[in-house]
Amino acid sequence: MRVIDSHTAGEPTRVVIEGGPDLGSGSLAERAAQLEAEHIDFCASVVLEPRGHNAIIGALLLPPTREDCVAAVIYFNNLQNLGMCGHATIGLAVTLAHMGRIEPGRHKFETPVGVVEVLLHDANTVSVVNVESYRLHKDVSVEVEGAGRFTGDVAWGGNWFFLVKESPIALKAANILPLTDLTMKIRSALEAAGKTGANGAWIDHVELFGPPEDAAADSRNFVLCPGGAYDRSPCGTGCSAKLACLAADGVLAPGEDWVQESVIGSTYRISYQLGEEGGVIPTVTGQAFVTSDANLIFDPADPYRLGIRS
Ligand code: PYC
Repeated sequence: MRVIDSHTAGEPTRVVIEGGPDLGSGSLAERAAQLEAEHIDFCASVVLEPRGHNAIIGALLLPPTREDCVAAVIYFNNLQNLGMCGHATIGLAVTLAHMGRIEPGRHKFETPVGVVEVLLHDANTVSVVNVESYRLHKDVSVEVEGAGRFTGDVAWGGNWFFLVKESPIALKAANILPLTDLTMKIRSALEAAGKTGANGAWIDHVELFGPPEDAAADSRNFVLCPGGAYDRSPCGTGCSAKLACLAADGVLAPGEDWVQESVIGSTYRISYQLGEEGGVIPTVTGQAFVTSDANLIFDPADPYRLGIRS
């Protein structure tokens, strides 16, 4: 199985170029559901140890079904498919450029949650125009055992997020363990309290905000991802959810820039235009770098060929 690895603002992406499972010819959303229901061993074996680690987001590259798109993609982690993934879309654009499949300019990708547009500025810099994002609920409160009461907004940015404005723990790389522990507890408390996204969807990402370290940035974040890893980047879909909240609160005007810093200090420049359905159309600009071009080997005699599950 051929894969190309990259990182976007520190967050890894593994694009499966060939050798993925046959998912038939349904819609991309149907094929994504089939990937999760029938091929989770494939997902885990691609992203987990011993070939990877649980922060890697996989991107299964497929031929587009629409003439205006250059590629179709299904994003996944070790547990599930992801509707959209901002950092991996930037990584995918840089990977396709590395392969000579796209040139600087505008391109469209099909994802299970809709078409997203990318602008490849140069070999490493990409702007992603994400799907329409919106805030579903403002100021949702939840009691977290041993940690107190947390209030945040529930918003969609291609994935579901619970966004807490002020982290009680400093957003520093040295605090990643306590930040992970706290956000996992918040996520469990939301679940236990029956707080969900639209149509009962699991809120699988939790985002904490605090002041930036770099004076050129507007905010710093920590983002818990569904598989339990934290996002090394400022999280493209998390930034989209943040933009929806900033717009709804009247804090940021359409077209105005916001610089979001991650817990490791990497940044995305983000802005929005008004959407057609009352939400915002986010643009997320960041940089990715290709780190390897490799073949994965699945030896039937290898007891860990399907990944080490915890
Ligand atoms: O950049 O949207 C993102 C993302 C989601 C999970 C990890 N990164």
